[in-house]
Amino acid sequence: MAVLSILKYPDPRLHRVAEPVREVDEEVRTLVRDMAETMYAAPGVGLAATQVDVHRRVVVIDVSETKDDLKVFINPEIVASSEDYKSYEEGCLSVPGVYDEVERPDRVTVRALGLDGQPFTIEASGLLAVCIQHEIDHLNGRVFVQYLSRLKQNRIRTRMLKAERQVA
Ligand code: GNR
Ligand code: NI
Repeated sequence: MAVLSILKYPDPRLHRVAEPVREVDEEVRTLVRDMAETMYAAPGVGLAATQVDVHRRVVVIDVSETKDDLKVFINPEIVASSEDYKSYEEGCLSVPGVYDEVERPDRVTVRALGLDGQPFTIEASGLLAVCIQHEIDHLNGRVFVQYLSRLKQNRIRTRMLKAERQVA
C-alpha cells in the first residue's frame, strides 16, 4: 500500500483525458488500493486516478461518516441525469483551500465495473451524486474550478502558483 502524491491545479496533467481500463487485473486492483489509502489519508471523500497522475478511468469514493464504505468505479459512465439541478459547495484535493458552489444534476444513474470486473448500475443522489460527477469530470480532464467565472479561475490559478512557490 502507498499514499500517492496528488497533482495540484494548475498542473496541465490534470487536463489529460483518461483511457478506459481494458481488464480489471492485479495492476488495477493495486492502483485502487493505493488510491483508497491516498483518499483516506488526505482526507477526502473521493479521488480520480488522474489526480495521482495515472490516466486510466478509475475512481474511488467514500461518502460515509464512518469511512468504511469504499465504492470503486472502473470506466464509470453517467447513463441518466435528472433534469433538476442542485448547487453544492465543492472542494477538491487538487485545489486545496478553494471551495465554491457548482450546479449539477441532482440525481444521476451511473454504470461502471466493480473490482471484480463485473458491471453494475447505481442511482446516486446527494453528496454521492455530486462526488461521482466531480470525479468523472477529473477523468475527462476537467477540474471543478472550470465551472467558475474566468475571473475566479484566474485568481485561483495565481493563488495556487504563489502557494506552490512558497513550498518549493
Ligand atoms: O474530498 C472532496 N470533497 C468534496 C466536497 C464537495 C464536492 C466534491 C468533493 S470531492 C473532494 C475530493 C476530490 O478532490 N476528488 O476529486
Ligand atoms: Ni477533485
